[in-house]
Amino acid sequence: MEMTVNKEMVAVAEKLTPELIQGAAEPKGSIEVIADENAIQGWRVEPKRDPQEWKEGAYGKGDSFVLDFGDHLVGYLSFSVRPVGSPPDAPLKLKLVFGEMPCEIGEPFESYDGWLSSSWLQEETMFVDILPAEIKLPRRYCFRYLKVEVLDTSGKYKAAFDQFVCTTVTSGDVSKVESLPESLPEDLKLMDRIAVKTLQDCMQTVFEDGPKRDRRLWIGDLRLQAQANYYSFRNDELIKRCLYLFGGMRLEDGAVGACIFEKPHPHVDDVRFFDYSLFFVACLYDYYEAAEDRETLEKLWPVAMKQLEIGIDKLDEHGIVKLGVSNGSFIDWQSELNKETPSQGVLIYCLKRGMALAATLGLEKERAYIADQINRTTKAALDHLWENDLGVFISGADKQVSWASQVWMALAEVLPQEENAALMDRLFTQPPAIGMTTPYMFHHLIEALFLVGHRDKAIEQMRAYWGEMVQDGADTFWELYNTEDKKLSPYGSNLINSYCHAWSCTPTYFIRKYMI
Ligand code: RAM
Repeated sequence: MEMTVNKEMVAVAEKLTPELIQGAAEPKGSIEVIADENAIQGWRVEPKRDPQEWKEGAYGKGDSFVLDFGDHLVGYLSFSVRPVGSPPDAPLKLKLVFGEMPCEIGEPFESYDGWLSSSWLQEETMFVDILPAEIKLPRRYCFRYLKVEVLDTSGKYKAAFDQFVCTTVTSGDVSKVESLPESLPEDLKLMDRIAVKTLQDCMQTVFEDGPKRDRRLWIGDLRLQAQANYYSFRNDELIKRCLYLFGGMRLEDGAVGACIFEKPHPHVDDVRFFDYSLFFVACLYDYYEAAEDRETLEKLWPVAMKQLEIGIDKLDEHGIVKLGVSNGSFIDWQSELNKETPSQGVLIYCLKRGMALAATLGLEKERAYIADQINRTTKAALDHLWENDLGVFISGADKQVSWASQVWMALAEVLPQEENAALMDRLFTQPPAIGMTTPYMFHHLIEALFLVGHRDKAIEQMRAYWGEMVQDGADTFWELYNTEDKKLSPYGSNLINSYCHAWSCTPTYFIRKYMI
């Protein structure tokens, strides 16, 4: 597929590539990962009686130990290994397995049969010819737990390990994050700390979606990371870099692609989503609100306007969004979800932000055109998607009622204020059958609750969702979480899920924006 590349914009983005901040972390001690039906995903962690026991041992064929670094890390592992016994007469064959979660250590990767590539599972098999050795792994890993398995030595020697160090990397400077008021409840402070850590570990040379997987810039994730960043790290330059990357490399028809690869040179992936392309407008709006960078707004405005035009182009004769095979929306990881009505909500939400930007830029013709489209799509939603008897928005030919449809229509503010609040109330008194799967979709529920003024309900829901993730031992917040099914994965295996995921970092945004 042809891509539209604007070299000037890409050059601006490349100039903004940040230097990464480095740190060092060593293991807290060795542990055992034990199968336990009552533990999260069936695995419990137990510290060894002597946490430094791993240093004392000499390991031969088939021996292993597991280290716990005490927190989630993103970086480069180095370690030292030496022979014990006779001079080593054969290479050392070693396997390292990295886990964000105990399940990655407990379940052999050979058992994985999900539909994403198994190459995402973090492991390394290596041969060390000369001992003793200082080894630095070239790949970046993302982990708290490390399993060290000696696959073979020889009958004449064993291997001993003295030191493991992870050189951590991030572009999020935690010293820029303001401390929270003492009076904030402890559980929310903890939730904030984990959210900040989640964001920090995803902040690399772009805002990555997850440092384990997919390790790249997705615009749906960027939008939420950016919102959290404005209340925490304030690395606005990194947002600017990401906006220029998306703006500078687009799909054939000018649509913003869903994600960007940085290496071997920046390029856009050929994945597109109706909602994700539109979010370029919302990202630019939020960026301008926070950074007041008019030059960037002026440069990137044509890209934003184009996304609105492409979105409008997908309306049917009634002014309703029609999705198709080549024009899907993301909205949530939910195969049974009809995404048309939520997408209508996204379109209206982005049109409103686009209209504000056009007004800021004094572009009267564009402003008036967008205003007409807001009226058209809002009227269409009320005429064709609103079921007055039930007080809900329906989606698709089967008139599906979902949480996502109500939430996105609330965020789009299609109904007058009081009715919008009543719509959100109804979600809890008459919960739709089609629920939500990702923290990404939950984010939008919480945002809608705050928007209509249901502050207590919003906090209650945050506690019920992210709070339970904390109870389940999250060091960083996860890509997927379903309180009813904690092994759930849209990819066929919880081994491949990402456990530090950008779109899950927003409790810090909610806490810092609405609660202090
Ligand atoms: C997943 C990514 C990312 C999301 C896309 C749509 O693969 O992890 O978070 O934006 O899907």
